[in-house]
Amino acid sequence: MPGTPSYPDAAIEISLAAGNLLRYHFENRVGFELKSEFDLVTEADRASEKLIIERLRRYFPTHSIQAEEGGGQEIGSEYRWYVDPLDGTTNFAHGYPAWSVTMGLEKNGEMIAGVVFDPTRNELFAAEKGAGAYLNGNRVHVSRVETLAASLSCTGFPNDSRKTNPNIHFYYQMAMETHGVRRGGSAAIDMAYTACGRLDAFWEIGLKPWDLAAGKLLVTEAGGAFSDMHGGAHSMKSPTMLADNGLVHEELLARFAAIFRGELRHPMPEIR
Ligand code: 2AM
Ligand code: CA
Repeated sequence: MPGTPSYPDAAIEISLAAGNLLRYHFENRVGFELKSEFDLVTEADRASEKLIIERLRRYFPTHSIQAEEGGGQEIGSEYRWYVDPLDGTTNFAHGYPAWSVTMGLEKNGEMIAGVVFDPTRNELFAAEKGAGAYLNGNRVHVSRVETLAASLSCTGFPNDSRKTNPNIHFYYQMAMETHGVRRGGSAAIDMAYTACGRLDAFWEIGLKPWDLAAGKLLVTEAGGAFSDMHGGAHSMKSPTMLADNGLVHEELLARFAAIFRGELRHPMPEIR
C-alpha cells in the first residue's frame, strides 16, 4: 500500500500517538474503575488501545493483533502484533509517573520489531531484529556489571496473583545480596532499562506476551540474555522470564536454582 510505513516506523508512530493521548489523560487525572480486586483499568487503557488497533488495521489489515484489553483479532497471519496500550496501569491510576505504551511485532514466532514509549520522560525505546536497540535514536547496550553483588535489578508482581506468587522469595533474597531490587510497575520500561544498562537484570513471574514482546527484542538487540527463570529458552507461553546483561546470567540462574530448591541464604529473621 503506498504510504505504508516500515514495521518499526509504524510501531514508533503509533506508540507516540497513543502515548501522547495517555499523557493527556494522566495530566487531567481521568478516573479509573476496578477490573477486579487489584486490577485497574482506566478509560485511558481503552482509548489508547482503540487508537493503536485502528491504525494497525489501517496499515496492516492482514496482520493478527493480540491486545490486552481484547480489541485485537487472531486472523491466522504469519505476522502478529502484541499490544499493551498502557503498561503500568496501577501507577498511572495513582498518578505515579512510571507507565508506558508498548507494542511488538512477531513474524513466524520470532520478534522482529518492538517499541516502548515512556511519555513522562519522553523516552522512546525501539528495536528491530538484527539492527540493534535505540533510545531516542541513539544506539544502546546492556550494562557491563559482572557480579550479582554489584548489580541493580528489578522485578514485578502481576496484580491478579500476588497472594500465591512465589516471587516475594526471589525479591527478598536478591534484595539481601545485591545493590538493590527495584519494583517499577511497568515491565516494559523495566526491560527497556535493562536494554540500556540502567538495570543489570529484570525478572518476573506471570507476565503476558503483550507485556514483554517489545522488551524481549530490546534486551536481545542490546546484547543481553533472555530466558526463563530456570535458564531454558523463553517462549511467549513461558510462565517466568529473566532478562539481563548476559554477564550476570549464570550467577543469577545459580541463585535462582537454589531459591527454587528452597535453599534460602537469608531465613526470616526474628522480630525483636
Ligand atoms: P499492566 O499495567 O499492563 O497490567 C508489573 O511488573 C507488570 O505486571 C506490569 O507490566 C503490569 O502490566 C503487569 N500485570 C499486571 N496485572 C497483570 C496480570 N493480571 N497478568 C499479567 N501481567 C499483569
Ligand atoms: Ca496494560
